[in-house]
Amino acid sequence: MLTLYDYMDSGNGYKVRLLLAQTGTPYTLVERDILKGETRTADFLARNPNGRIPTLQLADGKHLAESNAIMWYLAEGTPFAPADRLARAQTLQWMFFEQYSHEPYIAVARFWKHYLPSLTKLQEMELPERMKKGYAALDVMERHLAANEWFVGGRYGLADISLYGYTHVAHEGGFDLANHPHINGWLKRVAGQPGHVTIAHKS
Ligand SMILES: N[C@@H](CCC(=O)N[C@@H](CS)C(=O)NCC(=O)O)C(=O)O
Repeated sequence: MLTLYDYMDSGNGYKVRLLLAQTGTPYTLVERDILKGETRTADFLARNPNGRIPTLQLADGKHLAESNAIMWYLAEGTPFAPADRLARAQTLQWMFFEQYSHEPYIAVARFWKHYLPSLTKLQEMELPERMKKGYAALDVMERHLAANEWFVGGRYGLADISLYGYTHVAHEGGFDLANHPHINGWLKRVAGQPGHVTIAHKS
């Protein structure tokens, strides 16, 4: 049995939970409150030295960290991971984009605005730049979705799940998607996929 260490409000964790639900994979959920430092205990650091959720424990006791790596592990051999060489590389392309150009701005702005009681001076100073770069990532997605129904290979898959994680809660970080109609259409298509669960859903 798989065990997922997670925090329910996390978009990174949600990506993994959504894929677990859609592949019908049974697992045990163990919640760790990141706001109380529960991923920084000696016990947790022995599981993931980087002290972050999501962290997946495999049946043999090994651990795997990083949401997108966990998703690849879970999706191998399912329709969510393409078999075609180029489509696999394009899926990685979008998942690297998600972690480098999207998540650091959209997820961090959301965390600061939605979860912290107040911002430090440094956070106040950094926020406009985070918002600007978050919108730049949304613009890249909007342009791709203007010409494509899905991110890779004409079908719903890992790249869509990865990008959905924080895009669908971007408004909690103060991002207004009113000028991104193609993203809005894609958000609806993702939410309409079989087996879809919301970020708050616990299986
Ligand atoms: N690149 C990692 C990011 C994981 C991450 O930032 N997790 C956050 C919650 S979304 C966390 O565990 N923070 C707690 C901490 O840093 O103490 C991934 O994709 O899984």
